[in-house]
Amino acid sequence: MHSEQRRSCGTLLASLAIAIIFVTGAISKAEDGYRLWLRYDPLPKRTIEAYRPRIASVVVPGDSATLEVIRTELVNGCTGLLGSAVPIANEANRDGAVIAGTLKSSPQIATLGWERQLADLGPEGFRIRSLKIGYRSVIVIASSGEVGALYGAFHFLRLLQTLQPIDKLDVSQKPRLQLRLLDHWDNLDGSIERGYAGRSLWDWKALPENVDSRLRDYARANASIGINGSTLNNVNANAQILTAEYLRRVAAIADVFRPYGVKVYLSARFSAPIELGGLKTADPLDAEVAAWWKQKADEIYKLIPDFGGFLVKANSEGQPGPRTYHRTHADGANMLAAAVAPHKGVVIWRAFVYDMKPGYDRAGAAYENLQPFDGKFAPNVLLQVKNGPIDFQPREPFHPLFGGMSRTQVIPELQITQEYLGFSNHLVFLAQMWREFLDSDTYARGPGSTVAKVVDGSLYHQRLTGMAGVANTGTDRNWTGHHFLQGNWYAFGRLTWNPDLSSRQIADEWIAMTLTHDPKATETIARMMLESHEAVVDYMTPLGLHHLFWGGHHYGPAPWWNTEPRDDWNPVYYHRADAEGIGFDRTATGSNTVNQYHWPVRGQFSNLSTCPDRFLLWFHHVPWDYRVRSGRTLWDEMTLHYQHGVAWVRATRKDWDALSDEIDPERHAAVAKKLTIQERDAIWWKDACLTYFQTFSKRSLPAGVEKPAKTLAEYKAKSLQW
Ligand code: GCW
Repeated sequence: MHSEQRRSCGTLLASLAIAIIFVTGAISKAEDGYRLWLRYDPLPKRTIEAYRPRIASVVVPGDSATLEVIRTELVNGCTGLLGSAVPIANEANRDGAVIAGTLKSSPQIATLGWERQLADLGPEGFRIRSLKIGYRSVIVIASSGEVGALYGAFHFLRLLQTLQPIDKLDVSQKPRLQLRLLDHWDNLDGSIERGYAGRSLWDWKALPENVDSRLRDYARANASIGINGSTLNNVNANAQILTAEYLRRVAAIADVFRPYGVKVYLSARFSAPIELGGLKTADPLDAEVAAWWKQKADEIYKLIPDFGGFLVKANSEGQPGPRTYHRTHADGANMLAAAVAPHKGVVIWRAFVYDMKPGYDRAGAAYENLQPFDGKFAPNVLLQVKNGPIDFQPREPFHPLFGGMSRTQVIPELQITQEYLGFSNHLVFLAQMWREFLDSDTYARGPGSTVAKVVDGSLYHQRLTGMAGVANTGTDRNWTGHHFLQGNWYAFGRLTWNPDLSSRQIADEWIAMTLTHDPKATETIARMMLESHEAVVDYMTPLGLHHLFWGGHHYGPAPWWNTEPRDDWNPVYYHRADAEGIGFDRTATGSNTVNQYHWPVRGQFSNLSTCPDRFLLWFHHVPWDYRVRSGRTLWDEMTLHYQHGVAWVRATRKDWDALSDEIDPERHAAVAKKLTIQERDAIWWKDACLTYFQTFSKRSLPAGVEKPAKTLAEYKAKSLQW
């Protein structure tokens, strides 16, 4: 086919796509949340009038899969948002052309003299400018790479969706982090560990022949927020994923993701050479083991040339690892790294390691295990560290490995799925929690050494940077089980792109793209979102309390729980309530793991009078009558936090109810229903925790704190009903 013919064929396909949107749009207006933040419904009239002269046609020459995606996205997006057809054109021969592509794909972009600027922005960065080509006013979206142009197209559409002026566009952006990853804890049987939105999106039985069209939508949503990698399987890995049979299926998924710039990664089970290769050992220093992994890597890259690499959970919670063979974490990681290095792959080694030793403090374990290997990892190894030192609690101080390993490529692992935050039942906007984490000052190189700077490479200048989030997606029609929790997927992606974005900006973008343009409604919803994290901490684990959850499901409260086989799986290990007081002493009089932080953080946390209220019981065992900052006793303060959490959910329900005219009935009702559950649970948390802690404090509830409806025995029985 001539390129001219191909282009008109592309034009035909695009017109067909437009027709399909209009037809399906007319038939079903189901507001089931499937479209996420990429809704493309007509914007307010005045905005459309302002945009229309500037967006008259879409010019995306070239015929690669990614260029095709850009073309379709811009045509569908502009057409939908402007409420009338914006056609594909072969060239910018009129005002209002939106030209997108690369120096190679677009002859018009090639003439602009942008080589240097685009080279500086890299293949994932982009430039968007309003300018004149000849007599024509056009908008150019350009990159040195096709995926960068796709990111630019999504950015442009976001500007429209959020009603930004587009008359004098001049935007240059590139992602601040390189590896922007979703980790899926999906099992091969379709279940998802800690997943609360249905089953796995990967239908292994149907693959590779049948690829669910939903996978395209998943990749597209990721691309729209800059996510460029997905680890498909659970870190508690099944070695079967590495068999030839499964790798063919993985390759089929990779093929769907590729045009969207999303690479596939796999969790590797360390003992796979034994399970799949029939070897007697998985010792990383054994030559046969290393050769087995090398061959496996070669096999994978033959099928998937752009395979990202391996994610490994080793010697943690029963998983095999190098320590099984008396080797170190560095030995294990570097052996795997050597296998993927010839293919430019990486190994992402998890730091979530905590062997139980008598009298030890779990919060110090990962640092003790991994910090000694600083500078010992191969150049293509990244160390993936959870944001806090325990395990995705509603609130934790930052993990001391951030700022604790200057010669290691440390990347954060955040949890988007809400294992400890009410599953997909509770509205919690996690950007707020992640902001707190990223803004924490480690003082590793003096004041201003924030976690964000450790992560984006500006502090230690590591070669590779990144951030991973444990996904909250599943087969539920709305992807995340709760409409608002789509906002956490969105927020995670946006923060991987720019870890300095404010949570308010992210909330505003998401609300405008997903729910409403009404300024009053936006104010209410943004407030709900921004306050939500603090409120959940209040009704679950205020003042630095942590891990009060029942040992298995981690949903409701069970602060009394003490029968798990390991001490550090029991809530009583963490809160240590007794007649004197409550909290875990991590100072010099206790475990002293506060020492893992740099000065002056260490000093601030160690001293009861300077320790922030929010971490009080994380670092200190505090007497019930101790006067906290407010002047109240610890007991009174704690009870009031619980009450505040409950009050917040009640008020939020009212606020949401009042928005019934602004939000479509389907999503409004679904969220209202979830808020009812959240209120029930908040009360349950408050009552169960206070009733139990009262058996130690022996103090009554202060004025303003509602009396629990049930007895402690009843709350205990309830946690068993799950
Ligand atoms: O918090 C724990 C979870 C496990 C998880 C583990 C981990 C994948 O309860 O379900 O296992 O963390 O992060 O490895």
